Amino acid sequence: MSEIIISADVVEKDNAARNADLKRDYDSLGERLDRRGIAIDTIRDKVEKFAVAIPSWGVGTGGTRFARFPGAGEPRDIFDKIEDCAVIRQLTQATPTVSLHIPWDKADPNRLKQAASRFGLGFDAMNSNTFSDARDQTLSYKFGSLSHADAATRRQAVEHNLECIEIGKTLGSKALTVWIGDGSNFPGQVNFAKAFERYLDAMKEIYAGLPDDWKLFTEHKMYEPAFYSTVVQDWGTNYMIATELGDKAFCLVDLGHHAPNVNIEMIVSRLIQFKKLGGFHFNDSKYGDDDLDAGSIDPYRLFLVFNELVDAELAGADGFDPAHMLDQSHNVTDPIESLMLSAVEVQRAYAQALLVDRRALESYQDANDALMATQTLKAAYRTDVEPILAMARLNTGGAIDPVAAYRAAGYRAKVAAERPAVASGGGGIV
Ligand SMILES: [Mn+2]
Repeated sequence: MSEIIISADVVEKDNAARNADLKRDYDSLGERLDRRGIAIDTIRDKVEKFAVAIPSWGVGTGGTRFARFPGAGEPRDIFDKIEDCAVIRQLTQATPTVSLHIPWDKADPNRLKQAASRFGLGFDAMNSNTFSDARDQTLSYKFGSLSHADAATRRQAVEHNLECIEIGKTLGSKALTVWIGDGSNFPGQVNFAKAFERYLDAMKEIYAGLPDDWKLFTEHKMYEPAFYSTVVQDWGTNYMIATELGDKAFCLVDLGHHAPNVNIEMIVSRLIQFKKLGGFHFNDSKYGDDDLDAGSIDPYRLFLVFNELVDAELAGADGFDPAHMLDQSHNVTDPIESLMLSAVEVQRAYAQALLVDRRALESYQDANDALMATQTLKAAYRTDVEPILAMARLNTGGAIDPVAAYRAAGYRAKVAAERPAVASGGGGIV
């Protein structure tokens, strides 16, 4: 039996106050879905099995390049982070795993494993970091890492990634995610082809160190920190990388890493079609890589992404098993609250996408009935699936209203007293 952090009495009391209303709402929605030929319990069962990983770096307070304003009770180390992740898991029952970032989360792997298993948590993809310099590092990544002009710097970056795999093996992780900040700020600063060639050669060495049952995720991002050119800048380049490397290499789609107005759901469809969709970093944005809470700006786009995923799931697409991870930075909210609600938003998009009448949609598409086709998607999206999500949480031991239960438990005030404030100052996008 796993340990819990939030008192079971607090959760039960909050759930008891909401239970009767939830039951009524669930039955009412069930009746309406039944009229559409949908069994509500089937959708709830699928939601109960849906999981999304918490990024260890997400439970701390983020920042911008101008400043970072620390929050109360911020985790001091990876062991505090694991406890915060356990709270998110307990109340949402949607986040059974944590995704680690090395060297930020570096600690004795056996101790890490022990700390997580106390709360029934597992480990998702490992993340390497060659976009900043670690304290004891010999060579700097100021001018790049895996694509650096200097062979010794590239070697150091390769070794770091191989170390991440080694740590992950002890933890039970099955994937390595590689995102690099390599690129250039000025025209002429780097030779595009040579830099990409160096990157590919370095990635081939990392790929060679991957266990047979692991996946390698490469994450593209169109700009930042390099503003003129970026080595892995878009999904096309990412697809080339995954194709060059081999069957264990897949593309990771971070929703914030595209140009404005890009049709991300179509990218998702293409990657599914050619068996190279590795998974997601869910978040939302108004302008660029804002790292806002999933579904906070454009929930319809999140739904449209899930529409593609559910389409592939129902079609039984060969080898289709994308990883779901959040990747967010919380500057003005309590990170635990943001991550709980983001996990729920991702589940919501999944549940809504399960409601799409796919047979009707296909017939409207075949008949070129654009209006009814798009209304078919809207009918699913407009359905308030909250009772399904809440019932899934209640059934699996979570909270009907995770934020209310979390606030009632007073967890933030408790850890604020135990964990001294981290110093302010300096920029700090995470
Ligand atoms: Mn990301």
